[in-house]
Amino acid sequence: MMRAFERLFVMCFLPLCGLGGCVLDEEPATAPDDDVTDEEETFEPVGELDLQAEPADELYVSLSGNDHNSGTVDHPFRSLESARDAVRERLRANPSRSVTVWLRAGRYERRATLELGAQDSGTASAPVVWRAYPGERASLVGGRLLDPSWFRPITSASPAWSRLDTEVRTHVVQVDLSAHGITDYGELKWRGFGVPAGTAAMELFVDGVPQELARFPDANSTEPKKGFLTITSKVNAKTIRYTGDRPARWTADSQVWFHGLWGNTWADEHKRATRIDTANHTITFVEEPKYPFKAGQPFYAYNLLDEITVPGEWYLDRDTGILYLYPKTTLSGKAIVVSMLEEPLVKLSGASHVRFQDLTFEAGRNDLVQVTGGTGVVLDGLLLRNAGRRGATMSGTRHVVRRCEVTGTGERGVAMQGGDRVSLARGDNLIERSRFFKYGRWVWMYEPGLSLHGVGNVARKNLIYESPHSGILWGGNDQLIELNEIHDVCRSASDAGAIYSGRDWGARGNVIRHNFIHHVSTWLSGLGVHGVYLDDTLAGPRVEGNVFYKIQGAALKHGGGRDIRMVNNILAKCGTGLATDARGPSIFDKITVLEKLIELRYQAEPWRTRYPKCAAIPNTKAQVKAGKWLYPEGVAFSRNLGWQNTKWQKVKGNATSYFAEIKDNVQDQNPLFVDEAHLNLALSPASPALDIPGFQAIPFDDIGP
Ligand SMILES: [Ca+2]
Repeated sequence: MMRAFERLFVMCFLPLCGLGGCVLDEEPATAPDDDVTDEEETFEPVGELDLQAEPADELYVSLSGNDHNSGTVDHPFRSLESARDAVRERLRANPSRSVTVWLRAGRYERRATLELGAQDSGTASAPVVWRAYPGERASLVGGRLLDPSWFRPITSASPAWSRLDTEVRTHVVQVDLSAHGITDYGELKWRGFGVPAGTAAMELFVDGVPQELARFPDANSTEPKKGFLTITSKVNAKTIRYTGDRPARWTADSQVWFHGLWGNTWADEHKRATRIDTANHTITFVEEPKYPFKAGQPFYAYNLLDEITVPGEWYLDRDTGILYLYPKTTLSGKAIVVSMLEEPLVKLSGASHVRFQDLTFEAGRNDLVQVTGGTGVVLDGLLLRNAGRRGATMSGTRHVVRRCEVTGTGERGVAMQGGDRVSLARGDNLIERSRFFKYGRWVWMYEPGLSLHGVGNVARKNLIYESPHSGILWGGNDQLIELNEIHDVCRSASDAGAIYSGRDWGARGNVIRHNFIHHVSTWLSGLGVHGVYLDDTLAGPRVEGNVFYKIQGAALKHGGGRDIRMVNNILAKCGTGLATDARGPSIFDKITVLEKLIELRYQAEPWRTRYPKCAAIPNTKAQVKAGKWLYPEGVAFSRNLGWQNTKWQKVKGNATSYFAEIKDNVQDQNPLFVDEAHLNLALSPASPALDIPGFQAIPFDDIGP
C-alpha cells in the first residue's frame, strides 16, 4: 500500500493526470446514490452530434499535386497546409458549408505539425472532414522513407564486422543516413514511470512493424524471464552488480542504455550507464532510479551494435549516421521508415467539428494527434501506429474516437479527458469500436490502451490486448466503461488491473459493466494482476454484469473502498473471485483522499444532491477517523456466479463484515457457457446464473468492436 501511495503521487505529475484528472469517481447522472438497488442507468448519448450535412465542398491533395493548383480533383494541392488554407477561405465565405479534403493515395512525409485552430472548425451539421479518397490508402508519416536500395550488406571493411557474431554478419545490412541528408537522430532519454515525459529518439519501422533497438538479452515471448538480466546486488544508489561476462562486449559503445524494473515490479525506467566496470561486474548509471535498486529485479541492455543477434534488431551509429539492421526478410518492396518529427503530426487547439477519417498517422517521435479543447473532433477509422509517445491525447467535449486501430505506441494508446469534476459538467467524449494492442513499447507501467478522465465520458465496445500494463485506466465521475473485451494485458506488471483506478473517495457515478476480461497473467511475481482493480479505498463505482475468465489474480480486486457494487458478474477459472480488504485505516494518513474531496467541493451542490453518500463523509480527518468512514461500508457483493476459481474469496481485515450486502452468490457452478472452447462465454438458457433472483442477462454478443 505504501508503494501505491508513492505510485499515485508520482502519477499526478503526468500530463492529463492532475489532481482533477488521475482521480476517479459514484453513481450515474440520473439517480442519487441512495442505496444498492438495481435501477438501470440511463446515460445520455455522447459524442459528436450527427446532424444532416449540406453537400460538401471538396478539395483534393495528392503527392503528385501542386500548391499552385486550385485543389480540384484534376488539379490537386500537394500540401495539407494549402488545403487547410483553402478550407479557411471557404469557411470565411460560408461558415455553414461542409468541406471535405480528400487525400489521394500515398505516404505524406510530415516535416512539421499540421496545426488547426478555431478558424479551421466546421459546425455540428457541417464538419470539416479530412479523409482518404475512397479505396486509397493515405498515410501521414512523421518520418522519412528509406529506399530499400539504399541498404547494402556489410563487408569485412565495416567497423561493425568484427563486432557482430559470425553467423549474423552475412545477414546485416547498412545504410548511411547522413549521406541521404538524414542527420537528426533524436535522443534516447531517461524515461519511465514518474520520470518527466520525453519524446522517443529515432525509431525504425519496416512495413509498419517496429524494429528492436539491439538488446541483450533478446526478448523472449515464450519465457519472458529469459529476456532479462537481474540485479545481483545494489552497490550504491547509482550502481548495481551484475552476473556474467556479456557486458565485456559492450565497451565500444558510448551510449549503453538499460530498461528495467529497478526497485519494484510496478515502476520501469530507461536509464543510461556512465560506466560499466567489467572487472568488478558493476554498472553505474547517470541518475539514481526513482525507487532504489533491489537485488533480483529484471533489466536488459539496449542500443548496442554488438547485440544485433536476431532478425528485427537494429542499431544506429550516431557519430557516423550509419544504421545497421538485421532484416526479418528481404527489404525489397518494403516501406522502411525512420521517425523524425519531434512534435505531433496533427495538433488541434480549440478546433471544433473536424473529422479525420480512414487515414493512417504513423512514425512520429511524439504523440501522433493532440486535441486540446474544442468540441466534436472525430477520429474515425484511423490507423494510429508507431508513435514515440501516444496515439492521441484529447481534451474537450463530444470528441469521438471510433473504429480506430491504435498500435505500437510508445506510451498509452489514447488519453481522453473532458468534463469538470466540481460542476459535474459532462465531457461526453466517446471512444468506441476501436482496437488497442501492443502499446506501451517504451514506457510499460500505467500506460493503458486508453484512459478516461474527467466527467461523463464513455469507452465502449473496444478491444484491448497484448500489453505490459492495464487495458483501461480511468478516473473521475459518471464515466461509463462497457462492452469492452480486454485480454492478455498486464503481461509485465504486478499490482495492476485490466481496468484500474484508485485512491479517490469521489469516484461516484461510474459504471463498469458488460466487459469481457480474460487471459490476464504476468510473469512477474509480486502482487498479482487482476480484472477490475479498485485500488486504495477508491469509492463509488458499480461493477456489474462483467465476465471474468482466466484472470491470474483476482477477478474483482477491492482495495477497501466504500459504496461499491460488485454484482451480477461471472467469475470463472480465476485465481480468486473477490479479493477484498479493509486497508483504509492503515493508509488514510499516507494518502490525500479527503483533501481531494474537499477540492471537489463534495458537500456543495451539485455533489450534495447527486452523491449524498459521498457528501455524508465528514470533512475533517478527526471526524473521519472517529467514525467507520475508513471501512468498506455500503459495498454490495451479490448475485455473482463463480466457477473453478482457485479461491472464491480472499478477505483481509474482516472486510466483508462491513459490507452492506452479500447475497445470492453462487460460488462454484458451471455457468454453462455457449462455447467455452471458442471463448463464446454467453450463458446458455439453462445457466444456473439465470436462476439467481434478479440476475440480469449479460449481452455477451454485443461485446467488442
Ligand atoms: Ca540481441
